[in-house]
Amino acid sequence: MAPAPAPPPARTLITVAPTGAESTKADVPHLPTTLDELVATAAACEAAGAAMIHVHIRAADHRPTLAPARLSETVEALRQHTNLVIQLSSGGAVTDPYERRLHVLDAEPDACSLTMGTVNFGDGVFMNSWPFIVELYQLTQQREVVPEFELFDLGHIAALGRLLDVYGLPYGGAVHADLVMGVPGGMPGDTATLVAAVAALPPAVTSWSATGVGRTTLPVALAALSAGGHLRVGMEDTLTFAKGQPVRDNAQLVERAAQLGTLVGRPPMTTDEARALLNVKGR
Ligand code: KMH
Ligand code: ZN
Repeated sequence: MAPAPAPPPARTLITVAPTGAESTKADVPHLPTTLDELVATAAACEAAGAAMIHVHIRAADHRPTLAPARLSETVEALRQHTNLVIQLSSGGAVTDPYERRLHVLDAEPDACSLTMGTVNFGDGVFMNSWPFIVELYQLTQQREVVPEFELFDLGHIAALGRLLDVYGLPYGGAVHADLVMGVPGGMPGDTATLVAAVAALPPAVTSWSATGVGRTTLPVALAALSAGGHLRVGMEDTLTFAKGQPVRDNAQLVERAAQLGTLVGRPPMTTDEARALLNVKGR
């Protein structure tokens, strides 16, 4: 007899991804690109129900950067003004070299993203070779930073199984994965794909969330909730709230995620509950 499926979590972890590396300030003036804007967004999203923030930073000219001093300053400011779990993007922009992406950990975040394979990314290619994945993973273990495994495609899920088999569990022992669906070049953002992806997750995975890019945001959120998953939302992933209606701000997307979670009986998790779920280091 097949084992009984695990019960869904009692509460929903909401991660906000407020900025990303792809939209320009000129195209999206309300995208939080300065440190003040990012901190204000983070605080508003925490008040609306977010417990973790996935952070991409921008330079003074609003372009994506991985400048070490700016990353450290950002982590410090977010720690000072919020209790959110701080997850720095190690993915950066498709143009960022591996070396700079590894140095993201120098800023001592609670967590970092770790993408489990290369994927076509619109017109670009988001490079994540196996040696780079292993190097970054071992660095997270040494620096005691909790990775969130980003899965853009079904093959990335198999790679996650291989990574855990060969290199063991992450720092803290919890394994959190995030399905990033609907990227042009990655897996589609629909229910059938989400169900297949969840079924393929390695048994060591202790929690998972999903996000759907662009118009797949709502279908993926609803499918994730119905399958017992957590949610990532934010202006990194979608700039449209509803057909013909641009997103007001990140808090609007978090508020909707919190409402959906509450509707299915799994209201938003607190930041302390998220710290316990992910077993991040007390910093
Ligand atoms: N900006 C994408 C190329 C991550 O943050 O780790 C990569 C990305 C994934 O957003
Ligand atoms: Zn990202």
